[in-house]
Amino acid sequence: MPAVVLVGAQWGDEGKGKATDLLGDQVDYVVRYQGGNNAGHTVVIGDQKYALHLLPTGVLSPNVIPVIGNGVVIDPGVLLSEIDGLQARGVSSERLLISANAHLIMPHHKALDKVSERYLGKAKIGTTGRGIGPAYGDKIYRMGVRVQDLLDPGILQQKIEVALGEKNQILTKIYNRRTIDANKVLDEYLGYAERLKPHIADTSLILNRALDENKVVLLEGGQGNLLDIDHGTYPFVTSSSPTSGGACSGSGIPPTRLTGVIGILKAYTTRVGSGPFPTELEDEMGDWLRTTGGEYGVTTGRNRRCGWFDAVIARYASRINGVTDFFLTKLDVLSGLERIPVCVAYEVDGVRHDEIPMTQTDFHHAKPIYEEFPGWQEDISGAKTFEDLPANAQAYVKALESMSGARISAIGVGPGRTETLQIH
Ligand code: 2SA
Ligand code: GDP
Ligand code: MG
Repeated sequence: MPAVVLVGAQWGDEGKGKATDLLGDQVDYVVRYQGGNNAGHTVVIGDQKYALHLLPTGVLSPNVIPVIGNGVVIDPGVLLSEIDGLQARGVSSERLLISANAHLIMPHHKALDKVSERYLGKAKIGTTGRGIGPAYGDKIYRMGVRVQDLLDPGILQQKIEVALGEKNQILTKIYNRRTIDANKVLDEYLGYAERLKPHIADTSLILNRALDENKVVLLEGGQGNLLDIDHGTYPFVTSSSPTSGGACSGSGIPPTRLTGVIGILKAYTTRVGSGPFPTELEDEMGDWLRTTGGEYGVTTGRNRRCGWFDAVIARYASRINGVTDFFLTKLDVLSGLERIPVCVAYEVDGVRHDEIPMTQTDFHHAKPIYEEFPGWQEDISGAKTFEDLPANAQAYVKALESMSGARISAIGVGPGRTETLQIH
């Protein structure tokens, strides 16, 4: 039976948390496959609001086994506080499985993330400052510390000492920061090991066996298509692969076992951090979208940059991820507008581009070509079926579908679990 991937089709924050939660009753495992506690997924259940960072959204559904896959970078202190925070609200994480091959975010990663952003000045990426880039950097550089190292104190000590041997030189000599004490870090991480041990597992083996038994596995992306290290707006990206290909390498589930890819697509566009954003509205309209849509970072509280829907990036997401179905979220936010512009193509130095330009230089210069659609004034948050939507809202959805490269199967009309319309 299915292994379905749920990917962000824009720059993240499309509503993946809500979408995963909605499928909660129908799935057996929810797997995070990339990113770390840079992610912020909001789930609203009745009058309760949860903001999840490292824990897979499945933790909120009692019959789901939440899994942190090998592609994730874990800050163990943050993970434990998230577990304790949920426990205090009556949500147990006892079922949580953590891949032995996932990497750990170490204190030097957080220190380096912050100082390197300061060093970049105006050219900064606008990271979340959680140590994500340096942790993935060390993974690729083969100097990373993995979850399984928590089970072998001798190896853990050796790895911490080797890493800090180099990183302390960088921190003190280049960035004029204090050294980090290897013994203190070792003690801190051995403390985490005690609590995390029962959760550490060979998650790829467990997930593949579960698929052999026809169980349903949902793979949950942490960020979005255009923040992908390979396919995103490099260097203004995160340091991992939120795209569907990353779901395989980040979980140990092979591509031949994937049965569907759901792209989460917001009815307008947002981005946090630096980098190109052709439809960005740096005016009152952008402020209106931010306020009406509640577009503030779930992890850092930063203002999200807001703009109109961009069909070029939606088509790109379809292509890169092999999207089988889109879930269009936050349609309700657009209620009350007279007209709604949609970017259908770009113009770069007088040339029309129907697809994402090949170079980032061209993408930085891309000017949106807009088509306008009539808006609707009705509050649509109570709609239960597609037919309940005003004619103009239906036409807007159909137009986005025709431009985005895959069918739209569900529509979000509010943040709550029940505020969703299924079309197909
Ligand atoms: P990092 O910290 O190295 O991953 O930052 C690199 C870029 O990736 C962006 N990024 C994100 N963009 C949107 N949402 C994210 N999660 C939080 C949220 C963001 C927040 O759900 O609101 O609270 O600020 C997320 N995580 C990483 C980041 O902005 C950089 O552009
Ligand atoms: P994620 O990172 O993709 O999980 O998304 P975030 O949680 O960072 O941001 C999405 C925000 O939109 C959250 O506050 C959700 O509660 C909210 N949301 C999701 N779907 C809808 C919807 O259809 N309508 C409205 N109004 N809000 C939604
Ligand atoms: Mg988010």
